[in-house]
Amino acid sequence: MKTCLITGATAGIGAASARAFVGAGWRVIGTGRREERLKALQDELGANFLPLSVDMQKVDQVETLARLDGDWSGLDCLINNAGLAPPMSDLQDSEWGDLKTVLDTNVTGLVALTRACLPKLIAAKGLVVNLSSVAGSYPYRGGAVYGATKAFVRQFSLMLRNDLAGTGVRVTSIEPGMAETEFTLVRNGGDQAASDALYAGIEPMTAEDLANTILWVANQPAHLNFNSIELMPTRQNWAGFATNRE
Ligand code: 8X3
Repeated sequence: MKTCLITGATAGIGAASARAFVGAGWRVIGTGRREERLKALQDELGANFLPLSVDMQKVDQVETLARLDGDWSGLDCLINNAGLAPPMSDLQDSEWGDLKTVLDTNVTGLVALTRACLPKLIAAKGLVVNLSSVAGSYPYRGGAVYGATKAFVRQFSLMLRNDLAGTGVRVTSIEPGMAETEFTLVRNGGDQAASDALYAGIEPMTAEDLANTILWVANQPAHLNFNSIELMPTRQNWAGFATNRE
């Protein structure tokens, strides 16, 4: 039985991926900060789900994830899903604490965990799936730090592939557009009405859409590497260039 480590498994794409992978016969180690949510997922998924309470902003906690031994020592797939966005705000109006949380989680935690897991992933000729975003490729106002972290995740994924050349480890950057998850609620400070309005009439992607995509990547034969997959709801497009007149 193959083992997958999913960060940020308490909600959204992470929780949906845990369900999809356990449903497909994998064992899943799911991490998050909210213990009661992890416990509920364990009650739902049973013995093939191992919940571990970890704060991705704490590198020492993150590195312990790679040191699991005994029954859960093997690792075939790492899904770096944990990530968040600060409130939509121009940088000059942003709070440093909000930005630091995002940098520590989306960049530092992700790199620390990936580095620590590589010996096991190399031994297994495994797979790394990193959750980037269309915001890493297409700029929009109010998301400078968020978009930059996701550009980092994309380029980190591509360049990690080079470091891993010859090991058999595959790396994929997943770059979603609008998906209706708690992501927007976190970004806007918990305003459910604003989140509902953002997605109204758009038919956004769901967490399950992304989980199915990630599972599909994991099910591809070992000689195929999907470098990046960019996906949007059919009703989302790119914005045009902006101007500002005197
Ligand atoms: C966020 C996707 O489209 O809201 O990762 O920028 S989008």
